[in-house]
Amino acid sequence: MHPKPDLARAATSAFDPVVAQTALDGLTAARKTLPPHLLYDPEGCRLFDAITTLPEYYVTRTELALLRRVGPEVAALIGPGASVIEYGAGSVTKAALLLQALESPAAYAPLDIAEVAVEGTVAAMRKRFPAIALHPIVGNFMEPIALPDVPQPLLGFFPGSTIGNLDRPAAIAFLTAVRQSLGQGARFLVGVDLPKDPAILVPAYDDAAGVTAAFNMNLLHRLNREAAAEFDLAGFRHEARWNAAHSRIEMHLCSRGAQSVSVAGQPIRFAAGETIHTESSYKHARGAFLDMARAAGWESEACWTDDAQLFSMHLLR
Ligand code: AVJ
Repeated sequence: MHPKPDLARAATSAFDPVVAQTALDGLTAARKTLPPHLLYDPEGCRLFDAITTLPEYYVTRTELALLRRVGPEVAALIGPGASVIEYGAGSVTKAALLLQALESPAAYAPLDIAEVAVEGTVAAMRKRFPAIALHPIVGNFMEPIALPDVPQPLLGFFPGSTIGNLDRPAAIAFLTAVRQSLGQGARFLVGVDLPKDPAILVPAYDDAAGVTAAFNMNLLHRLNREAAAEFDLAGFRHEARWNAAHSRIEMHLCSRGAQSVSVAGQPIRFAAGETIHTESSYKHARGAFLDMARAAGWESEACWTDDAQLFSMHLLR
């Protein structure tokens, strides 16, 4: 249905037909939306790294402190000789903290859709943990995946509240796929951000220095390059909203006025104030998270939070 990409343009820019089609699908829907994975091009990854050290973004430092605190308890529950399978390979620091806490871990297998990410993680770990067997896995963690033959017990690891990007059906599907691939007797350690005062939440996703705004707006830069789009960035602004009914922060790109923007040769019309919903970040209370985990066949083994109850670590079995 969509026009063919302009090949002359494709040759001189980083046109990517998959990105273009994904963008058109989202921008021609009744409510304009783009999948959050599009935020993470190289510049988006750099900006996300900058977000993790912002004063308003409590998520990363709170989870790191919590992991340091509960590491020995996790280690005692798991026992010696475990193999850690990390879903997504974006956090060498957190995985290193976990491996350090465990008693003589046998193997570490980071799973990511991006080969560069798993290779980078494995290279960093090889230096720090020469005695641990390393198994990079390239694959989509939303699908049941064949794991390498590593020693038991198995411990899945999913930090960062990445699960917050998934709505309830997708989160249950993910938790089910992980349970299938890890098998009976495995555990799953999941970092989950908690609901809290919007006065804390909103600035965490709309910081004073404008880094999160740049992270969100970078998506339009990316579409200009990769989807042959013609977004004028001055025509949009970043917005973070707390959606209490769905217990989620939403990031939007808000059109400052009525305008039409060409995307891969197709005009996309915006009303003044109309938005593109670019990311949801669900905040799950303990009970709400465990309800999804149980629907996926898991049971709760332990749950820890920091003293201010900002963030939680769930150990499932
Ligand atoms: C990587 C999905 C956990 O939701 O907090 C941070 C992404 N977006 N600031 C989050 C994000 C804007 C982050 N996750």
